Amino acid sequence: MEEQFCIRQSEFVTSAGVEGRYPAPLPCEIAIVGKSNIGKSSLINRICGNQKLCRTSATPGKTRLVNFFLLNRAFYLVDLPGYGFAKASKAEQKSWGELLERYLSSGRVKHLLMLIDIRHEPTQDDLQMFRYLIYYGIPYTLVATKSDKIAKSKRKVDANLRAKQLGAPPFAIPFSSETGEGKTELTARIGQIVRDCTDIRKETTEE
Ligand SMILES: Nc1nc2c(ncn2[C@@H]2O[C@H](COP(=O)(O)OP(=O)(O)O)[C@@H](O)[C@H]2O)c(=O)[nH]1
Ligand SMILES: [Mg+2]
Repeated sequence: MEEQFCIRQSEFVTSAGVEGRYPAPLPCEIAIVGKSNIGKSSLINRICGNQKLCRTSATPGKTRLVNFFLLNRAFYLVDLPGYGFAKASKAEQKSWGELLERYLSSGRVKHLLMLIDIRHEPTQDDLQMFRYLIYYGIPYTLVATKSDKIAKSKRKVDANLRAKQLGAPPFAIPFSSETGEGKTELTARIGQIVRDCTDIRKETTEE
């Protein structure tokens, strides 16, 4: 039987702004997108088992950088700046767009984890983000966050409903950084992505 994938080790590598340098690429890089305050940083901390790895915030729109974390000394997990913070100025929104576009068009990212709120219908910004990742042709997994905020019996159904409302096939992983619900499923998914990246590399380097 195949050994179960787990995240044993995690460290912060660097942050990059609009003109900042990205670290030397690895075969696998997974990035997290979602609106501001959706739980990106909390999710990273939860799946890495380190509450202090990534700064979380009760005030939306604080992360304005692309943050790189190295996991298992093997692949990057990238925390992208959140979108849709209502109070952001036009200039801030423009700089966010540039930051994201530069990152997504760099060709580094192999897979996106897109976070959506399990409680609410996707926002216009969510829909736009989803169109954007389809446009870029980036493989993705949808994660429905804050599942602890709704009744247990509704979680699976509502997570899938949010995916459907986004225009995606009706599947999202219900996840809670508070309780750890969905951690096993999401970690297994990440393991699969990491393996796929490495396998593809093997295939292309073999004669
Ligand atoms: N109840 C609950 N609160 C959460 C969850 N994930 C994040 N939060 C809270 O939502 C706020 C924003 O979280 P953060 O991880 O900083 O969001 P980010 O802006 O997407 O990085 C913080 O106050 C978190 O404590 C969750 O799964 N359940
Ligand atoms: Mg954050």
